[in-house]
Amino acid sequence: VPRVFSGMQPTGNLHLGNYLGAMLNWIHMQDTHECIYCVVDMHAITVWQDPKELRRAIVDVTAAYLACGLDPKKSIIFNQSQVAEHAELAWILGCTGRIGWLNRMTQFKEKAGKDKEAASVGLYTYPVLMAADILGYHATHVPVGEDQKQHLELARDIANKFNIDYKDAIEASGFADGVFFVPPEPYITGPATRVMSLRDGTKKMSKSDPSDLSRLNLTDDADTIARKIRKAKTDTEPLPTEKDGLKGRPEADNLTGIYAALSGESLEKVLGQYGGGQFSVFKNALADLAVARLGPVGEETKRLQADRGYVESVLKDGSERARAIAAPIMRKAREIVGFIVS
Ligand code: AQP
Repeated sequence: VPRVFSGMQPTGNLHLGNYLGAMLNWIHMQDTHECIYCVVDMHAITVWQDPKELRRAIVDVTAAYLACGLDPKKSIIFNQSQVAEHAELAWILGCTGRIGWLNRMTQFKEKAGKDKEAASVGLYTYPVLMAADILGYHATHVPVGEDQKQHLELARDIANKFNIDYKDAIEASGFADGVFFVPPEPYITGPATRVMSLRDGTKKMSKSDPSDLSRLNLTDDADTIARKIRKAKTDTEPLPTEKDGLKGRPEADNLTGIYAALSGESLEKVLGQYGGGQFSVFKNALADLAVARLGPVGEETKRLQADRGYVESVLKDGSERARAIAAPIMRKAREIVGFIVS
């Protein structure tokens, strides 16, 4: 059975980048795959989080998952720290991965900033925990945004090396083809796999950007959405009529890509309709579209965020179901590396 695993960090409100880059695929895959969707709270603490805020954010992000259309009857929805197997497998995989591999991770370099020595060890080994998240469920597909591609490749490298390092033990454990961890396939697809900041078309839209004008949050009300789109950075040329005309124009590229993703239309069609015209006309249309698409999600998110008991019950139930899958895989992993499993 193709099995999907993916997650988001409870480090703030979900935004349009999370929604278009990952969430839309998560929703669709529920009907064709066995899906496991995690709120990755252990990843969140790679950068210090206020404990009270974190506890609130875990529920808030889960509420957003549900409001977007993740269905606890179809998918397993849970938070990472409730399933200890993630941390345990991360240790074993940390002993499989190589320091040289981690040293190439660009996200660490960006997030750690200038003083890398002062970054947490967890921020550095984050991709190993991410590999454990995925491999610990024998997941085959991982729907993520473009920025996670390198981490996914690392997870594949770790899976392959584990299979080679422990080939004999894996076969002795009953995996005749010598494959215990199937290298997971990244699933990075759609017209907006990398949504950029509304203030700077060369920077990724991100939860941690200090400017709230840089992103559309899923909880923004209609006026805020419209205002942020009106204020979005653009250049002074009219929109091009062809895709080629977007080269070297990151803001135009970003905004038309967002329109295509939200409307479900091709970029060609969007440019056919708005190309040659002024940005202001296009921005009004984009604002209307964004309000129509995101408004109801935001309302439902806020409603569910107020129903914390229900959301916590979804996480509890999901954690039990997740553990039921992860525990036997972890037991095998222990056996394969040579631990005594009693
Ligand atoms: N701008 C984006 N465009 C497309 N996809 C994106 N994703 C994030 N930003 C964009 C995808 O959303 C999923 C969850 O991301 P995450 O919350 O785990 O971590 P992140 O990538 O670190 O998100 P942020 O918003 O950039 O948070 P901060 O500011 O804390 O670093 C992933 O699938 C990601 O690809």
